[in-house]
Amino acid sequence: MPQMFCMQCEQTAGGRGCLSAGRCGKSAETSRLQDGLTGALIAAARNGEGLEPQLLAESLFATLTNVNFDDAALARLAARVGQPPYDLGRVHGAPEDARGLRTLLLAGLRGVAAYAFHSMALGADIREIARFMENGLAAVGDEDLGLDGLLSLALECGEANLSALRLLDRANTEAFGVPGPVKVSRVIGPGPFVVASGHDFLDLRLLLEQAGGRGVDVYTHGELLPAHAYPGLGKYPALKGNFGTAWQNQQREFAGVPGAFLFTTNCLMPPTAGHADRVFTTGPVGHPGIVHIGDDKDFSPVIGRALELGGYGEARGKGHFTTGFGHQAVLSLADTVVGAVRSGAIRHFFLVGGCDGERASRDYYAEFVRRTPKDTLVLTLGCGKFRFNDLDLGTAGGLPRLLDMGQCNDAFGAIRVALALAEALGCGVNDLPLSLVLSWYEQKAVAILLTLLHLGIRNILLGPTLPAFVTPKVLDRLVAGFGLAPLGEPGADLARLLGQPA
Ligand code: SF4
Ligand code: SF3
Repeated sequence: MPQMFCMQCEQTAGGRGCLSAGRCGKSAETSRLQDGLTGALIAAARNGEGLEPQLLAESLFATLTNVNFDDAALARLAARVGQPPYDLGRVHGAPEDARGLRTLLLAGLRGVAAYAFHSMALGADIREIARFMENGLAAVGDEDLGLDGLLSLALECGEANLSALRLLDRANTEAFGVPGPVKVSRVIGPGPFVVASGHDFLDLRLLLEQAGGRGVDVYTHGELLPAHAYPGLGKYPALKGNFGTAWQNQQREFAGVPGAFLFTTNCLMPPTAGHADRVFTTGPVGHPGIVHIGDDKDFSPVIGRALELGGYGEARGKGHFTTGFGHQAVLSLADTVVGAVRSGAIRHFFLVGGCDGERASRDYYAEFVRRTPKDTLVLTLGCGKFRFNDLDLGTAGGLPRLLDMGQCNDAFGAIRVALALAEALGCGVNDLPLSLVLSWYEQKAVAILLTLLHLGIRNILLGPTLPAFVTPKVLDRLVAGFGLAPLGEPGADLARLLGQPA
């Protein structure tokens, strides 16, 4: 008997499912508690109990990959939901296609919950999205629902995710201003510092307010890099630069560093002996043995630890990243972009975006970007960009060839840019000289993929591997309906997307 079953992320064991412990570090017991929490939410949704939106979003978010490994926290959330759980074993044990589609829908719902959670923290009203999440959860537990019904609900989940992304985009700009292009230093200066990771801008702002007064510098990590582009965050003198690269390198990059680390959301890996004594969590994230900062957001333990560790004696690192090409920045250049397309100075756009991860085949994305011709632009977002955002690709049509649009949720901005370009050029989105080359790892990327499919966007390339829950039959449907395709070889894929012989 397997001790657990989980197939929700890209690194699932053997490309089929984690059975005894998660490749992510999740134990069988934590998996059981996450299933119990999910089952309780499904039961509440099926009973029409009317779950509180905050509890629903926080609970689903806690079960997303690399978020919460803390059994006590998961048990507390389940107790708050207060329902005898629906047995998730009934999903795991369902016939292959039904299991796959129910897992797909659940993964999409977890992604929606994460984005809804962030916008809710900034004061957005997520009640309508919460209603969809309840309907979706009820469907995950509906054993009579056929494949067609499940597939169409998955696309509706993409629609709900579009609403969640729109809400978050608005909440971010209302709270922190309109992001603009910015160069972010990768130098770590002398003196005590905190590295903030995850996606939560509000937590970062609260940290900046508290750290600045105590002479502690703050560096962003991973998906917080785009924070520097927002005037309401960039204005803090304590915000110095960016540390490290993507999430999967954290155990190596954090070990022995004389600074404190704060995880506001995913992707948290189990901290090792080399740095566990300086890691903190807040919000939906948790890990046993790691100090969790509660809802009062009093970050003094984090700041105190940074002061104890003292930082480096002299500056370390070099270089910079450029970020902040959100939809507003790109659309403010719309005339230049459209002119460059019409004149042929820009031949094609690529959106190379999504998650990073450990698999060596993810080198594909850097290789793909490196090979893109000089008269093409590369838009990127999500943490997958750390594979190539140190490349200098030069300019095309007077624009930088590599444009970092922000976090994974800024897929909303990419959609806006694509729609605006299509309108300006008098064509449909699928007729644009635009190709989407996406990388997935966790469930937010699944939600974004469902959003793109809901919008009818065709011919997306998806990698580095296809989800284990996409069965051959479901893949056939996605290929026939949307032209979704797995990655091939970078040069051949590029030639095909540009309509050239390989
Ligand atoms: Fe395995 Fe991914 Fe599930 Fe972790 S989240 S247990 S790695 S499938
Ligand atoms: Fe990355 Fe975890 Fe998905 Fe927000 S931080 S994109 S993997």
